[in-house]
Amino acid sequence: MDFDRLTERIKDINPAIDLHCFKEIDSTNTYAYYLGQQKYPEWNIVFAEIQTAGKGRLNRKWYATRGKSLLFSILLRPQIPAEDVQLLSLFMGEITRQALQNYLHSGNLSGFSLQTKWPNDIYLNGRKLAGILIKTAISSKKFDFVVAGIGINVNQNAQDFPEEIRHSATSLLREFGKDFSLEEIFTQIIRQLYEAWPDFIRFPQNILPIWKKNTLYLHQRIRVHHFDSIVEGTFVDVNAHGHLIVRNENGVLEVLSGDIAGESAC
Ligand code: BT5
Repeated sequence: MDFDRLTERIKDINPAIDLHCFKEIDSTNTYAYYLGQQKYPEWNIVFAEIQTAGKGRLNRKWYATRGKSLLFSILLRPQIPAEDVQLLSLFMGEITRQALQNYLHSGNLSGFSLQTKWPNDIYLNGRKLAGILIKTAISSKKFDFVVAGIGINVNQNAQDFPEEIRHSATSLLREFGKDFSLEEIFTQIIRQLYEAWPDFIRFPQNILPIWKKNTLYLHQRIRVHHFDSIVEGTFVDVNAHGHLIVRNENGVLEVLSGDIAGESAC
């Protein structure tokens, strides 16, 4: 990866965006969090070719392959209530989904299904293509800063994935049978996130109707892995904070975080 060229392309979007590039790092999220603590302004972005300790939620791992995965974290300082953190997750997922879709359409690719999955995944043709990890620093119910880490499988083939995720994960290469440019995809995503950001900060709830158009399992029976228990029911909606609303025989439940799966997949 030519880091100078990548930086130039990102500066073309807006000179205020600062890019920190690494050939190898433990986790881009950890470094971006450190930048947040050091009072760096928002839109400092950490980009890495590979991570030695890539993280998912709840201490899970994020697997990647050098030169074949996109791995980056964005430092943000949103002036929205901290209770709307889930809206930020939905915003990141939906705008990244749109950017990927635009990129694929511009390459004349069609006939695929690219969807978000509450709260923070992107699925391509039914398998996980990308994951988003949001880490916050909050004081007095406001965000001091937020780190949004995004991992996308681009050019991995089946053998590049560890056995445990070989069937549940996919990459652009696996679905379309060709290589894609990490640089182009990254630039497109940052451009769309940067351009959509001011509106999101002004009216965070406006992301909800847009997000609902392309999300998996809405109005379907699901199981939610919610901490140590499993809740079953129909995914009827998300509320104004982006929390999941599930209806079942016992009533209506509000789920703040967790993992969802279609009933047959559990
Ligand atoms: C996520 O967590 O999906 C968030 C992943 C965020 C990764 C980015 S990369 C840049 C930044 N720096 C970091 O250290 N992290 C962020 P979660 O929903 O908990 O999903 C994790 C689970 O997804 C794992 O337990 C595996 O089952 C599966 N998984 C791991 N790597 C995968 C991959 N490359 N593709 C698809 N699934 C994967």
